[in-house]
Amino acid sequence: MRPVPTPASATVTQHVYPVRFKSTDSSSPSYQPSVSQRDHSDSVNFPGALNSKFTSTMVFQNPAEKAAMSTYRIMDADGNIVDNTRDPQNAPDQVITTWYRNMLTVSILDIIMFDAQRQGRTSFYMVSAGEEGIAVGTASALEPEDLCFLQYREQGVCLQRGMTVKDFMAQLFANKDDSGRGRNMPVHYGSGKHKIFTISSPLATQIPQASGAAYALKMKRMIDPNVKPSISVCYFGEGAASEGDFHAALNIAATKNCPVVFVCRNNGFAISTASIEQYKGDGIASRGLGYGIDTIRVDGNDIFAVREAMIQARKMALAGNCKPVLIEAMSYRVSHHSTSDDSFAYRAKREVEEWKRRDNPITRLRKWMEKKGLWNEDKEKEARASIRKQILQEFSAAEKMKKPALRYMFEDVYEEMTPDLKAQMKELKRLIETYPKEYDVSPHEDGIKGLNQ
Ligand SMILES: Cc1ncc(C[n+]2csc(CCOP(=O)(O)OP(=O)(O)O)c2C)c(N)n1
Ligand SMILES: [Mg+2]
Repeated sequence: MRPVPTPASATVTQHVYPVRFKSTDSSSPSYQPSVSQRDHSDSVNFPGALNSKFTSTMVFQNPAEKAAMSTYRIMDADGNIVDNTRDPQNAPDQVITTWYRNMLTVSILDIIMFDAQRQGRTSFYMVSAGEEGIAVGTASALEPEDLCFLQYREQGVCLQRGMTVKDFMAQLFANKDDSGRGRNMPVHYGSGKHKIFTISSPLATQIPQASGAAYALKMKRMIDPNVKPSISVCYFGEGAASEGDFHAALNIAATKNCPVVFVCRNNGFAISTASIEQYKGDGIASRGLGYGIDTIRVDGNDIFAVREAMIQARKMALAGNCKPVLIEAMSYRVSHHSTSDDSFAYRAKREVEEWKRRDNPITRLRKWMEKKGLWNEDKEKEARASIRKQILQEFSAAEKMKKPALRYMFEDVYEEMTPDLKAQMKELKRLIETYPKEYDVSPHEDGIKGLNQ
């Protein structure tokens, strides 16, 4: 059998200097580069710290004295290009218009679904107001093969990758067309077709999953060099970066050179806890450097900057032996956290209004498009009206549709249903048949027959 090549660092036994490390794969001997401390050297040089100069000046480095990491932007809040030395577009006008339409669709969908929850027509919703540029801009730089791990405020990624309003509605109303079979809370989208892993509620679980998936992608390509290079992309909020999973994921991605791009949406809040109370350091970007990861902070309201950062990050992630990259995108959360939250209980309405007035990824791109003659008031009116109409059509169709058959409650965990699951399904059927007035199963596809074995 042909031996499966593994990355040089994958099979190394962990020892400390001065042991020389040898791969356990005898067919491809590979050694860790030796790190040695020379006699009378002027610096510390061993596997715990590389080239750290000795100093006789006692200095405790104080991060507060260092300038904050800068924020990359191409376009200012008025839609003016701040760096005119190059074309920021990197895409045809028509394509830029689709990004704009996608951002607009997310924001109109948000308003309609937020109100639908208030009317009691859905149980829950989360908007991504103010963060549409991060989602659409980064996703516009990805390939269909790339794997996406989302948190929950990235509807723009789903849309940009080809999910439709109909797909959203099926999930939000948990109807029979929902690929998750109605098992998840609203907004927990997933799509195998679009390589979007299903969103899970426990924060940060997607981050180590993304590192692991990236490692698998890399191994796959080592086994078969004809496999198209692809990365995993992981989105999360700055609040999720307080979880242990975040740290484990970044460290393993860095040490194992995984082709993963981490996209942190820093929107200033983890529900009611402002970022300023969540951490003391310079945002999440400073943590990337701490883990030895190439990092950039970008203006999340500038779709061009976000996209360019992702194009470059993707290239870096795949170059040579691969590596992770961290993008921290800054964009204030102008909405409530979710339909379960009233953010004016912990922040001033005036502050939110000021952010809304001052900047927004949608109006910023619109201003740029108007200056270029690509967009005008008539086009805006037409786009808004047609998007709204389409959303409302899909809304009422999805709302009326049957719910998934009851048997899906028991399926898909195991390839074949286990005997105890079959017994539970039988018991559920007996209960519903015994108390038909208590359980109305008519909204479900196949009604009670959906529990036939
Ligand atoms: C492990 C875990 N702890 C707490 C929660 C409750 N929770 C849901 S969202 C959230 C805030 C997350 O903030 P952030 O990551 O910044 O994302 P944002 O909502 O700002 O987009 C919290 C604490 C959870 N879902 N999972
Ligand atoms: Mg946040």
